[in-house]
Amino acid sequence: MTNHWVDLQNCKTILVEGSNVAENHPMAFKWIRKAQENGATIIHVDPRFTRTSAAADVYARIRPGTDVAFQNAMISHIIANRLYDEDYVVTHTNALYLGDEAFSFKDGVFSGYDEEHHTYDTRTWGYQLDAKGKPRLATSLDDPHCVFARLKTFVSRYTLEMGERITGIPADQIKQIAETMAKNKPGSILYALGMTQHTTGVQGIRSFTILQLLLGNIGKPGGGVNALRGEPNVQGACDMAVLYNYMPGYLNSATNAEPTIYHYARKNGIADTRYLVNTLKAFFGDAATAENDYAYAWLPKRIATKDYGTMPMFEDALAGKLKMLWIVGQNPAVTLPNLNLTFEAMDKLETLVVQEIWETETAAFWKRPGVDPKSINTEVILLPAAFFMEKNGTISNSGGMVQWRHAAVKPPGQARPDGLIVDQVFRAVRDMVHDSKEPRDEIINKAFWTYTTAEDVLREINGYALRDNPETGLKKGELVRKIGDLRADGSTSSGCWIYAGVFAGGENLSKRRDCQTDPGGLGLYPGFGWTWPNNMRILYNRASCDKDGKPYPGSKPIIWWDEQTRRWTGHDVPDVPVVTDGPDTPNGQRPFHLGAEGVGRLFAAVYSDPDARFTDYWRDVAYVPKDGPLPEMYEPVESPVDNVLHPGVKSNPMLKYPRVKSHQPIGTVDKFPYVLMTSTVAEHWCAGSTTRNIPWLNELIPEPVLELPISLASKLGVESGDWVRVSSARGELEVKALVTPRMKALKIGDQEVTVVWMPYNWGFQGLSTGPSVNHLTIDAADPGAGTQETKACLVNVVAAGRRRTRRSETPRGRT
Ligand SMILES: Nc1nc2c(c(=O)[nH]1)N[C@H]1C(S)=C(S)[C@@H](COP(=O)(O)OP(=O)(O)OC[C@H]3O[C@@H](n4cnc5c(=O)[nH]c(N)nc54)[C@H](O)[C@@H]3O)O[C@H]1N2
Ligand SMILES: Nc1nc2c(c(=O)[nH]1)N[C@H]1C(S)=C(S)[C@@H](COP(=O)(O)OP(=O)(O)OC[C@H]3O[C@@H](n4cnc5c(=O)[nH]c(N)nc54)[C@H](O)[C@@H]3O)O[C@H]1N2
Ligand SMILES: [Mo]
Repeated sequence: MTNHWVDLQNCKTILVEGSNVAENHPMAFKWIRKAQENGATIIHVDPRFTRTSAAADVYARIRPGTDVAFQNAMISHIIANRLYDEDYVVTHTNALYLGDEAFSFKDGVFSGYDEEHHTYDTRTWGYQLDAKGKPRLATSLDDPHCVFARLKTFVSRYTLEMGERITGIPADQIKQIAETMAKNKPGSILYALGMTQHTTGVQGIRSFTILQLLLGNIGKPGGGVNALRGEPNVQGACDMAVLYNYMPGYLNSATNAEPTIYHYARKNGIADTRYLVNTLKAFFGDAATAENDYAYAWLPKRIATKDYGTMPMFEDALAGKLKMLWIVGQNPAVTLPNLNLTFEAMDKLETLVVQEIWETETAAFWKRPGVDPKSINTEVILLPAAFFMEKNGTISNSGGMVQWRHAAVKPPGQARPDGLIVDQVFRAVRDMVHDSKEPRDEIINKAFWTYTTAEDVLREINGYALRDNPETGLKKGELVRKIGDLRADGSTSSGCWIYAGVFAGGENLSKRRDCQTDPGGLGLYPGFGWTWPNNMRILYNRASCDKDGKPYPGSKPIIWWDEQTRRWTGHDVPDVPVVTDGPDTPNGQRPFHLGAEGVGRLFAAVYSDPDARFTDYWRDVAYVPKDGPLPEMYEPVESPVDNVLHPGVKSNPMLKYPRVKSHQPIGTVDKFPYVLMTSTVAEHWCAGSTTRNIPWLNELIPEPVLELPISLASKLGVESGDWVRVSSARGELEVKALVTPRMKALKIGDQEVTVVWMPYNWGFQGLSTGPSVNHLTIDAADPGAGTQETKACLVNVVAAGRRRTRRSETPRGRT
């Protein structure tokens, strides 16, 4: 989230796209209701009419996986009709930057495409640079080479009619939604899995960003692009490097292409390297010195070109390349797509450790229905973990707010908090290797690892001054108070730079619960918990002001430049590198200082700032999406229709799929004519290990169903409660039908596209068992984020018998 939950009350428009917020984030939904009571328009774009749609003022039914086309059609309409905020666009985006003239987009691919390897040479994706290496600027938005003109040309293919042709949303309705957003500002966009679980996931969010920048909606109360995060602490887990390609605080993890810290800095920039040095000091303490590159050599280096995501990990297991897997708080035997591959991969492991609350399908994979346990040689170790109310620690919410949770009860039996289990394993391993002279064991032997409580870990994450520093006023041993306290010379440490300040002054600020103090009446509550970075509640809030630092009219003032005191001030922590650097200085101009240009990017250019120094406060290297600097619409891997924009390039050209030919068949529309969409239900939680063991939740939703529209039901001759057989290229299962008007066929060109739906919450363990839909789903993934395409694959549905008691609880094998 750029903004935060309570801020939603400040919106005048809320576009909910690819999220069922009413059912999946019900506590947060009250702020949307509050905005609505204040007169805001709520728009819901979704293939299925859910409880969120029922609460919305406008509902648009979209074909799964086509959101980029819908958004680009809105962007095109907004540009063509000059509905954008011109001052904001010129001041706060790269609209006027001149793009490299060698750049092109043709027949579905950008310049530099290598068809054989599915990669891009991105050299033409940059700017025209001056002698100093800085981007050259156009004088007007009409200059045909400026980024704005390039965007305009790019989206001009997406007329309102083209939007309808691809998405199924009537052209008039696309126009109405675009104009509502342009007229009722500030407005926010909320998204979740309906956007991300596609092979165009990253580009879908890129087009949200472009739309919001054009409307001047970023940095303001009631604005923003807001991801509604899923698992209770998924935000905190990502902040702390749960993803393989990141170190804590989203610093790229080291690869074999950066053997030394010098190479790391060249690739990732000087700013990120400064924070990496702080993390290395936290990891290794006194053993990390300037002379030994802060022990950079001890970090494992991943192979730059290899994907270490969850699905490739199971593919490695399938190929016999992975001997042991330690799974903590995840149930892939239900939640990964293409489960037949997943199970077969698990069968090949020598050892599987599952750290869990329950004996899940993952822990019990060796005794799954239809399999002889004797045929599986994997040793399975189940470590009992403490549940959330049995341990201390923090949870970070979608708005980046870190909140301490206190243990309420003791864990039962031998169950222990996860942190303690990891600590015990670490110490045991260190005892085993403490005499080792192997370089690979340095990371263990030299680790600075002294924790006894969860709060010790949070102090380490916050960081310390390791020497007296007159500049920051910090004495050796004092906890750092803000990101600006962190030094590049090894004189400070911080386990995760974005959390520097959570323990400022020695007080655990995540424990604060002041819900009275609300400066400006904006819902900021700065004394409640602590938000990264620097307790800022609305990111990029510098962009809420014009170039002179005065709040733009139309939204509630949040920060501003005070001429009297010569400081940035206001209700929130100002998002500027240095609060005393005025709007006439580079620091005071850059609302997006985490990008190399310091402005919002309508075109995601390749660029690094030649002026970067260790003392700068902005990132010097830009992030560039792998699949292009502008968001293009590609069809899902399994789609019933052709790509009308470029029939030769149907799906994302950066996709490498199938990755394992023998196990990843692609279904076609002649055999599998319907689109299957999957998601969760309000009454169960993800794989259902907890909720399917709670009898009253099972009473509410006792078993999985296939939801289908009335048109398909009458064609197949089925009614609610009848059995249907659902099959894809990967598997087959039987469930009861649920016939509702929530699903409707869409008219796409001269084709009728029927979408059906299934929840993914079932497996063979627990009190309520049922077939896992992931036997059917496809394991293609977004090239940038690695997210599975579980919101769109092709299936066939046939009637399988009249209403009667349950026939099969478990899926059959591969078709
Ligand atoms: N009660 C409950 N709450 C939960 C969870 C739970 O299991 N139970 N899970 C948590 C987790 S881990 C997560 S990640 C979140 C998920 O929260 P959501 O993202 O809200 O979850 P979904 O219901 O999977 O998907 C959201 C919506 O996207 C729609 N959709 C599917 N495909 C498309 C598409 O191509 N375009 C558009 N515009 N919409 C599409 C679906 O119909 C659905 O209504 O919820 C969290 N909250
Ligand atoms: N088809 C399809 N598949 C999907 C999705 C979809 O929409 N459609 N959604 C995807 C999404 S968004 C998600 S997030 C995944 C979820 O996928 P998973 O993470 O595999 O699902 P969960 O059921 O949330 O698994 C969490 C496990 O952690 C255990 N647990 C809970 N608390 C603790 C704890 O404190 N310590 C330990 N050690 N264990 C604990 C629970 O018992 C549970 O078994 O599923 C994905 N799969
Ligand atoms: Mo999730």
